[in-house]
Amino acid sequence: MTRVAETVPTSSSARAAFYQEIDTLSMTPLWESLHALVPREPQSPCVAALWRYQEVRPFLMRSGALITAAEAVRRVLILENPGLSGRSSITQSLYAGLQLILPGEIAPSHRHVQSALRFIVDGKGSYTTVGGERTTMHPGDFIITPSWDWHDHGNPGFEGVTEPVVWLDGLDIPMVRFFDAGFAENDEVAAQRPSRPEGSSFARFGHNMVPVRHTHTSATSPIFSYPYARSREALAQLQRGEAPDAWHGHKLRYINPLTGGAPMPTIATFLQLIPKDFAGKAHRSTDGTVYCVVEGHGTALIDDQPFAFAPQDIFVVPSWAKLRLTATEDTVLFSYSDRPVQTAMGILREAFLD
Ligand code: GTQ
Repeated sequence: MTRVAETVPTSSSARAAFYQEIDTLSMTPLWESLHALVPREPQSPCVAALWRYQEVRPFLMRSGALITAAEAVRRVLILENPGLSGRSSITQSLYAGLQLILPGEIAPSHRHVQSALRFIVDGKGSYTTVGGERTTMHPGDFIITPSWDWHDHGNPGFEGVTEPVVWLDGLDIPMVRFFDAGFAENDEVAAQRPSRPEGSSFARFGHNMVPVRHTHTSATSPIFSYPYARSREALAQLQRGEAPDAWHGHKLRYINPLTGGAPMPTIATFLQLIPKDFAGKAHRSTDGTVYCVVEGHGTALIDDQPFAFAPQDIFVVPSWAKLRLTATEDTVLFSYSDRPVQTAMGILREAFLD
């Protein structure tokens, strides 16, 4: 006869003593941590949070008086998830920071295997040079620094205007750290000398056309600047012509034009328009997502906790948290997540709720 349930009459102190003994051999019992290691559903230590730009900006400007961009190399205040203290992470897999560059400054050229995106939040007059091509940064532009490409940033001013420029840095730093695969080096020069005219990547790859003899090898989009003016116009036209999706409003994803996939191997990016008075339905997905408000006011209800947002604010939605977006005026949100990695692993899950 087989018995269905068996227990051995062991005292918890006998087990504790056993755990101590096997600890000397660097072993530990799975049964004490099985539920945490293989949870029934995501149990993220990452929490929902919002950074109000109006609150953050004075501190950014104070950092400008404390250290130069040259000395800091990158003068950035990291947006650290309150649930991931000390990890320099906004989600378990992603990094976010606000970078300040003052008129006349240069953030010196370097390169690293971490992929970076810049989303311009405040100010005009800066540029970034990526792999020998310079691009002027305008608020709302989405700019990519591919893995291992040289990049430097500067702020010489634009059409006579000189002002501080702030952008959101999104990097896959925690992923690279997880794999222990990080390399970096400094350039010999502070600022690269451009080897191609500004706009040449966009001319070659930004118009649903590709140079006839181009053979691509990179995992990253050959377009490294996606100007806001064009993406915003696309959303405006969608808004004029069709009803919004009940969950997302009008939402587009940025693509690598050579593959149709995400523009970066590790990070997907999106731009969405939430029309005035839209009350979105709730949805959840396993890719924790960072949002940056470009235009408009509204509320992100994250697991029933309301976060009122204004332009330039940044908020984070943890993996599998329910998100409901509402807007009191036409609102544009940029967002990024680790979706391409989860898609490659075949583990991305989404749920659209009523
Ligand atoms: O601009 O290269 O926020 O290397 C963090 C690491 C920005 C950058 C960050 C970086 C950069």
